[in-house]
Amino acid sequence: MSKPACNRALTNEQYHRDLPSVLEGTDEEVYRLLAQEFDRQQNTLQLIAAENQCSRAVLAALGSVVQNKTTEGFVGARFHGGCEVVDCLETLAINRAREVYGARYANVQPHSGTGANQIVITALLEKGDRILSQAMDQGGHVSHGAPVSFAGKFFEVEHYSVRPDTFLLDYDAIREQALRFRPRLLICGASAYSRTIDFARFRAMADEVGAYLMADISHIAGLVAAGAHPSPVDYAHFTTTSTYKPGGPRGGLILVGRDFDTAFRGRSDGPGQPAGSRRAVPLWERIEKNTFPGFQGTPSLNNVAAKAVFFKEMLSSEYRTRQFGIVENAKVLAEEFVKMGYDVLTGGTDNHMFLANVANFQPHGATASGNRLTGFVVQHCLEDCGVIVNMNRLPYDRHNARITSGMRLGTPIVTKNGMRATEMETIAKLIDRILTRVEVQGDRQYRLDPGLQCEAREQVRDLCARFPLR
Ligand code: DSN
Repeated sequence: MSKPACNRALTNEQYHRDLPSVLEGTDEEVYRLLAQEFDRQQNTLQLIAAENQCSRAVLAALGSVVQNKTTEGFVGARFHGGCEVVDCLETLAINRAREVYGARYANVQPHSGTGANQIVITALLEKGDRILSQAMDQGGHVSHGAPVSFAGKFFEVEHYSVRPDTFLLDYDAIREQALRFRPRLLICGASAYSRTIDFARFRAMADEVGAYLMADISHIAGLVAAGAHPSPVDYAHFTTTSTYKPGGPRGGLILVGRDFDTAFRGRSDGPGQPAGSRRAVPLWERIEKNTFPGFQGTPSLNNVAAKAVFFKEMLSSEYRTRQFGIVENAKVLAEEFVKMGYDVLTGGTDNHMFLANVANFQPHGATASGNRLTGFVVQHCLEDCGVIVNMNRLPYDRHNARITSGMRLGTPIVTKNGMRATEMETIAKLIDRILTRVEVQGDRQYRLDPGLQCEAREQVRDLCARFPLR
C-alpha cells in the first residue's frame, strides 16, 4: 500500500508569493479581466471624486489568509476560537483610527460607509422616527434617507436643500426646518458639495431640537484627518465614513468623540419613565450591539487588517501633505474651468471636488445642432477619450439622475500619482477641447470626431505614463 502523500508546509512568504501567477494558472479568464482593469486604471485619467487608490501594502493585507477567519462579536467577547491574531489586528486598527481622528471610540467593523450609516441610524431610531438630512439631488447621499434607501423606507424623512441662488447650505433655513420638523436624527455630510461644512452649527441645531447628529464625512475623510477640512468628531454624536474614499480598503468606520460615553436616550426614555428603570447604555455600546448582532455577522477581517495598514499611512506626513495637494489641485482645476466660461457651482471649491453645470456651457461655435450638453453626454464622450468622470444630478436639475446637467470632477487619484497645477491646467484644456467639439444630438446621443478621440487618448496615455499608479 502506498503511503499517503505528505505535502511540505509552505511558509507565509511562499504561500502568498506570486498570487497573480497562481490566479493565472487557476482561472485565466478572471486573471485577464483583472489585468485589463489594471491597464484601464493605468492608462486613463481617474477624476471621479468618490474614488481613490490604495497602496500596494493595503492590497497585500486584503489578499492574505486573514480572509479565512470567521468570528462574531468584538475583541475580548468573540463567539469563535482562534481569534488571538485577529484580535491584535482589530485592536491595532481601532487604536490607529482613534489616533488619526482624535476620537474616543472607533468601530472598524462596518462593511461599507452605507453600512456604517445604517448601523448608526438603526441603533438610534425606532420605526417611524424622524430624520432630517441633505437631499440626494442637493448633494447628499442615498443612505441618508433617500426614498429608495433602507432608511427612507422605515423612517419619516425630510430633506434640506442648498440655496437656489448660491448652491450653498443655508444654515438658518435648516435650523428653521429642524425646529418645525423636530427630527430625532440630523444628518450632515455630502457626496457632491464643494464647500466647507460647518459642523459646529449643525450640532447647535441638533442640541436645540434634542436630536442626535451624525456627520458622514466619507468624501472628505482624508482632508479631515489631515486638517485640510475642520473635523466633526467632537461635534457630531457619530462620525461615519467609508474607508476607500480617503484611499484605503473597501469598508466603513464609525467614530465617536466627546459623546462616546453619553447615555443613549430612547424615544420612550422621556418624562413618565420611572427613574432608574433602565440601565443607562452609553452611545458606544449602543453602536457596538447594533453592529453585531444587530446588523452584521462576521466582520471582513482581511479588510480590518487592511484598514490598520491604511490608518498607519494616514498618520504619515506624506499622506497629510497630499491631502492639502488634493485641495490645491481641485482649486486649480475649478479655476481653469471658470476661466474657460464653465458654470462651476459656488464658483470653486474648498475640498477635493467640484461640480459644473454643463447644460449652461456654450461651446465656442460647436454643437451645430444647437442641443445642450448633458451630464450623460459629457461622461460618455470623455470616457471615449480616456477621461473618467461622472455625471451628477445638480440641485434643481431639470434632468433626471440618468441624464443630469452636471459633471463632477475630483482630484484624489491624480494627486496621489504626483500630478500638480501644471497637469491640472493640461487636463482642463483637454476636457474643454473635447466638450467644445462634441456634436450633441440628443440628451444621450452625440458624435465625436474619431481623429480627436485618437489624439485625446494618446495625450491621456502619455500623461498617465508620466504619472503611473503608485
Ligand atoms: N457616494 C458615491 C459617490 O459619491 O459617487 C459612491 O459611493
